[in-house]
Amino acid sequence: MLLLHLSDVDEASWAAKLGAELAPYPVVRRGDQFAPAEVRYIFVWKAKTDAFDGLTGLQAILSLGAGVDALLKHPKLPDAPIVRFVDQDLSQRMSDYVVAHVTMHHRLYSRFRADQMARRWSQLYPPAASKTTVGIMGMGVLGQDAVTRLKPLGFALRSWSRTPKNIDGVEGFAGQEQFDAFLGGTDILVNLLPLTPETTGILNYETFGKLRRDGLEGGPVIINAARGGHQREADIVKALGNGTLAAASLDVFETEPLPASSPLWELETCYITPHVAAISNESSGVRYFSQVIRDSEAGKPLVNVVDRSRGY
Ligand code: NDP
Ligand code: OXD
Repeated sequence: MLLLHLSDVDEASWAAKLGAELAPYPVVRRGDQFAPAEVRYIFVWKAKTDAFDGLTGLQAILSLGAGVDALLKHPKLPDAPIVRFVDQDLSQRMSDYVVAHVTMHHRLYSRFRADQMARRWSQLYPPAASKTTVGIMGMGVLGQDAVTRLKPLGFALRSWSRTPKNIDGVEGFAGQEQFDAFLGGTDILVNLLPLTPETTGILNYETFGKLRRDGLEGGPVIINAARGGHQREADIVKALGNGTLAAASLDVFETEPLPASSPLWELETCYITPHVAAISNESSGVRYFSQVIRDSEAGKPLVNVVDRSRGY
């Protein structure tokens, strides 16, 4: 039996589609009558405290999100394998966001927007893409998709990951010991890391101060599409205020929804979107998780299983 436990998304719609796809395999929701011990799979997003109560026969926990940081902090998380969402549609949407914001900052959008507001005609030619280095933190599923889409645009690319990567056309840096060297040549810093104890708060004032200053007019830029826990918002406000950063594109926040009192709202060089960089698409999600369940029931190994010791 599959149990759905999805908050802040249309659980009824997911249940109807999963039910149709998996029939006659039983699919239930929280309000339905069912024996918890018969649940073999739970499909979760923003799991409540009682989400796993009585689920003694769990084979796997299926995460609607690609990021599992919140799930891993669940106080009663059972010891079953966690399968996270990995999907071409999700990757494409994230890359859409990354490409849009990288190209916007490369073309000095903030500068020309301010000029327009001031009715000021002031010519300044943005550098060629090849002279602008985009540094991507996190070279997993999403980071790798982003570089395949940025590469044809001609940017110089570099990546930072936990373990070394050898990707054609991307200068790879790995581990804490190469972090400063990675930052030192980066004009546009894109964050696609998972949120773990090691990466919490990584977008801080010290990090910003290490980015390359003589690449983009006005200074370096950050783009965070991963988790709000990666960023220190007070540091971003300070860095945007004193020119350490020229601009910031933020899709995620320390507290979501971003409180109306946040000073970020008022900063013209801060580009805010409400955690919409990439949504888990229903039709591809239904296909993906149905296949996971069918394969598992047929005795095949689970895919995209979270490594709990790494935290992602
Ligand atoms: P993956 O697990 O595929 O990739 C994670 C990458 O981060 C890997 O390259 C890994 O290194 C690297 N990494 C992990 N820890 C460290 C560390 N301490 N130092 C350096 N590098 C590290 O994740 P995805 O690409 O699928 O997703 C990334 C994140 O994007 C998710 O965790 C989620 O939080 C966020 N996300 C946000 C969305 C949004 O709408 N805003 C939507 C979807 C996801 P290595 O390769 O060596 O293991
Ligand atoms: C995710 C997200 O992790 O939407 O998938 O943030």
